[in-house]
This record gives sequence, structure tokens and C-alpha cells, in this order.
Amino acid sequence: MPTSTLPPKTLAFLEEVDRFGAHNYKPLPVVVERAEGVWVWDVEGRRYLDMLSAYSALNQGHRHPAIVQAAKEQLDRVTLTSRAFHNDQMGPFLKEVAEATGFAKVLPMNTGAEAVETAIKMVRKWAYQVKGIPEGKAEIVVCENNFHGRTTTIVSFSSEPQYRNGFGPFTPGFRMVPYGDVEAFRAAITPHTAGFLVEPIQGEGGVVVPPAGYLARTREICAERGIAFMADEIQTGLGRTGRLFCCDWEGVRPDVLIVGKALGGGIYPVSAAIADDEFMGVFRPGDHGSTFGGNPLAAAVGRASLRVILEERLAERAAELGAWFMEELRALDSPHVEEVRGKGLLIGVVIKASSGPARPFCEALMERGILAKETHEQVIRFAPPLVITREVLEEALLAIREVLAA
Ligand code: IF1
Repeated sequence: MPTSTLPPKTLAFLEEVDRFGAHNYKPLPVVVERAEGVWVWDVEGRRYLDMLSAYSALNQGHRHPAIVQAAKEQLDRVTLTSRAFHNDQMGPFLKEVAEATGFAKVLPMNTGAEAVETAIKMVRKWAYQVKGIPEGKAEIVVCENNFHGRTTTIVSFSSEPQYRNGFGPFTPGFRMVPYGDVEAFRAAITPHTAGFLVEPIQGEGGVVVPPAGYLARTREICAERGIAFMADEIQTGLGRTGRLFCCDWEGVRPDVLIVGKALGGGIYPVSAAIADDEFMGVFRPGDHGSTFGGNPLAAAVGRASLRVILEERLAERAAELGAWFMEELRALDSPHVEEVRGKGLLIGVVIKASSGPARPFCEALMERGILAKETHEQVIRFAPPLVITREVLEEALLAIREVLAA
């Protein structure tokens, strides 16, 4: 979109960011100054429907009152101690996360990538100390088109050239298999295989839902072969796909559960690696940590965020509204749409190559007051806050129909 057509206030912000910021993103040209629930307002006073939810970190909607309230109260008590001392919020937070997920232990971190790194270190140490894999030889199987974060170890096993180019040398010990292919996973296993790190649905990969049974069958193989099944539910978890966790759709209980994003309720970075003692027990004092991991403000926000997801039954809402919304999107019968796929309110609309990339469709949606983001080239991702109502989705469909029917 040529920036010359933008209003002066917006343009001034874009120029400032262009001048002083690293150019590591290409955002839509909208400058948000206020948000509430499913709505955001830009500096020109225009209102947009947020259909991205910060990539599923806003399941509870923008500034959910109960989460804001919890943050405000904690701000007036204590916000940070480091882990050199205890604080009165972390214990209850860990207990509530452990009970909600059905695991024995929780290691609190901040960003998703940190929780993924924590899981990798946990499983490697478990491989050496418990499984008996020779020191330094542990292998973790990962999937093509994965997205698990941006650290140099994590991009070491990315299949996306842009996420890797220029950032080597890379961390060894990862083996890549096609996503969704059980036999390819089985064939990749060696005596040194420690873990299998997988997204139950590949978000950045284009909202790719694996074949039914994929999670259950790979999980079974992991149990048979003593391999840690590591579920990255940072984007798919906490209600997004219509169950508390996406693994629940197949009755899969991972060995290591990785959560983030919505655990912070859109207010604060909160993530965690979650497991039973067999895995979590490998950590000794001083092995691993983080300045901010488990801080009292994060813990208070995390408790409120989880409570909202459970008490407002956001997973059920996502299941019901998502199924209906996907059917409505399919019923548009758009000449540009290859496929509508996803689960719950994690939806990808695949644009036909003959219709060009998804970005212009996202720009047209923005013109009509809907903020959605393309993932890779051809997929429009619709992932609204799970507090959205059917009425608002019906309103959104009018604009989406205009854009996709054109
Ligand atoms: C960006 C993508 C989504 C994630 C899964 C771990 C992380 C993410 C399944 C790391 C983070 C974010 C990162 C953000 C955009 C967004 C994203 F496009 F990058 F790939 F959602 F699909 N596992 N995803 O989705 O969590 O360290 O960011 O807290 O980097 O641009 P994080």
C-alpha cells in the first residue's frame, strides 16, 4: 500500500518507526492507540476488529477487566524479586497451572521461545541422566514448516530460509521430518532420539491441521520407544482450537507441555514448560533460570488469565463459534479461496495462487475495518479473541464477503 495515501498522523508515526526502529517487520500501516475486547482504535480514530489477537496471545480479548484488575492490584504490592527470593504469587500460580493441565510441575518463563528452550534443555538432560543416551548425542525430531520461536537454537531447526539466513553457526542435534507423516517420524528415530517437538496445528506454517490420528499415533510411538513427546501449545493452547489444549482433541497427554501467549492475557509475557517429575526432576538449583521468570506480576496476571479462560469457558466458545464461522467462510464460495482450514477460532483461508498473494486481501480487509494478517504467502489467518460474539462475526462476514467475492 503506498504510504503517500495515508493520513498525516499515521504517516508521522510510520516515519518515526522507520527512522529509529530496526526494519525487522512489515506491519500493516495502522497505528493503534487504544483497544478494548475485540476492538482496536487507530490514531485517526478509526475502529478495527482484531482478527489476529497478537497471534493468539489475546484469547481473553484486549484489556480484560479481571486481568487488568489483577495487574493493577499487584502493581501496588510487589512486581519483581528475581528467583533469589520467593514471592507470594508464584506458588499459587504454579499450583493453578499444574492443576489445570494435570501435570506435577511447572517451570515459569516469559516468552514462548524461552519456554521452548527450557523444554529442549529439560529433554536433553533427561536423555542423558534418565534414558542413558551418551552425553552430547541427544537428538530431537522436529517438523518441516515448524515455528517454535526466534532464538539461534530454535532457528537452527527451522525449515524457513529467511529465519535462518545469516544467523549461523547452528545448534546440532535436530532431525527434521515432514509434518503429518507418522511413518516418516518412525523412520527418523535412532537410539539417540530424546524427544519429538511438534505443534498440534502448525500456525505460522499456514494453519496446517495434521491428519486425524497423527498426534495420537506419534505419541504412542514415543511411549513405546521412550521418547519425550513435546507439545508446543503456545499458539494452539488455552482454548484457541476449541479445547483447553489442541492435544485434547485426540486425547493426547504430552510428556512436556509448552505454553505461552494467552497465559499472559495480553497484558504481560508469561510462559511455562510443564511436565511430571520424571522430566522436571532433572533440574537442580542453578541449572536454568531467568531474571523475570515467575515474577509476582507475571504470576498474578497468569492466575487471572487462566481463570478467565476456565470461568468464561473460552474453549467451548471457540469450538462453537469456530465451527459455525468456518462453515460460513466456506459458504462464501469465493473464486479466490482454495480451502478454509483450522480448528476452533484458529482459521486459515488459503488463497489460490491464481488470485495472487494473501497480503492485498488483508489490506482490503483493513480498509473495511478488519485486521487480519497473512501467514506465509497464501493464507489469511483469522484468529479473533475467543470472547468475540456471533453478532460481531456476522458483521465481519459482510466485509469478508465483499473482499473475497470481488
Ligand atoms: C514473530 C510467527 C505465529 C509460536 C509457537 C513458539 C513461539 C510462537 C507455536 C515463540 C510465536 C509468534 C512470534 C511472532 C509472530 C508469531 C508467529 F508468525 F512468528 F510464527 F504466531 F505464528 N511456538 N509466534 O507461534 O513465542 O517467543 O514469540 O513468545 O516472531 O514474529 P514467542
